[in-house]
Amino acid sequence: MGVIIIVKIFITQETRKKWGMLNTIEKLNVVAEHPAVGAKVTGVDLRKPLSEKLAQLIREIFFRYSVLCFPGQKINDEDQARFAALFGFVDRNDRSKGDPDNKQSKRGVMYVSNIREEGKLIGVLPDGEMHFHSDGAHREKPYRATTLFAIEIPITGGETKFAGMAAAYDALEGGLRSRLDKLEARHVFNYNKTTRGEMRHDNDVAHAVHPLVIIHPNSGRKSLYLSRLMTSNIVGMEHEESEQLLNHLFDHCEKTQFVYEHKWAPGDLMIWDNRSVNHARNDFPSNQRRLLRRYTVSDPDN
Ligand SMILES: O=C(O)CCC(=O)C(=O)O
Ligand SMILES: [Fe+2]
Repeated sequence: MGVIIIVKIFITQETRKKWGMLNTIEKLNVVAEHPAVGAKVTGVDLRKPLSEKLAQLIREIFFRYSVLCFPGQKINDEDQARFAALFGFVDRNDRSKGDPDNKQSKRGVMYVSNIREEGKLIGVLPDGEMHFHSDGAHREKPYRATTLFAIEIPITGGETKFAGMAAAYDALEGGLRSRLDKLEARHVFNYNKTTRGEMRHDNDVAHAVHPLVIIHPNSGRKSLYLSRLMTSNIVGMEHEESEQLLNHLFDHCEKTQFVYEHKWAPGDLMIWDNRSVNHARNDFPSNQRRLLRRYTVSDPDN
């Protein structure tokens, strides 16, 4: 997208010895993908543990761009969990109940897939379009970040879109911004529902209330915290007024000026910040296989 930022790390002989096998990392290339959000990072092999210095640099790049893609990675499950843990807590507790074939035996991991084996889905969020949302908004403590690693990708469709919610907030008119600063909204989630129309908004589904504008703890930037899929209503507001304001804001933050659309290739590892971006998925043909491995990152005290 025109902006090219090259971050070079020069490694002394001394450090090279200390880092041992990390001697291939001499240059990280960071290329912005969109003015609002997203960057591509090359020059790092995530099969290997990173030095604390490099990890810190990657975190800084992440806080600046909110969405990073590391293309061409050949990582396994463990590598992805280790990468995710650079950003917070990754739940590695066992939930397989002793089933050795359970690929999703660790709590933090899930497969996003439409593949069926013996008629049974091997993952979650299988088919079609998904409306914009932020992972875990229905929880008291939402997920900090989500990582997705592409294993099989359809030829057409299935792109994931990322909306920069800080840029969307900044672009609002000042009066509206200060009004929103004081509001709270309720967010809901019920399993495998992918559009606002399907989502149940009653009290029996998992839900949580959060401020409508949140401040990122690392960048200090304010972001809109609301989404078409998950935000049911603004607290204390009449239904009609709440729907009107929410729909106005959904339309606003989904404008192309705030949205980076990622066309996946196998080997792409993406991480996004759920505190400053929403994501959504384009429709794709149901007869084409799609398989991605997903680790979420939580606050350490979760
Ligand atoms: O399938 C996708 O592209 C996104 C799925 C999703 O929303 C997620 O993994 O949180
Ligand atoms: Fe999601």
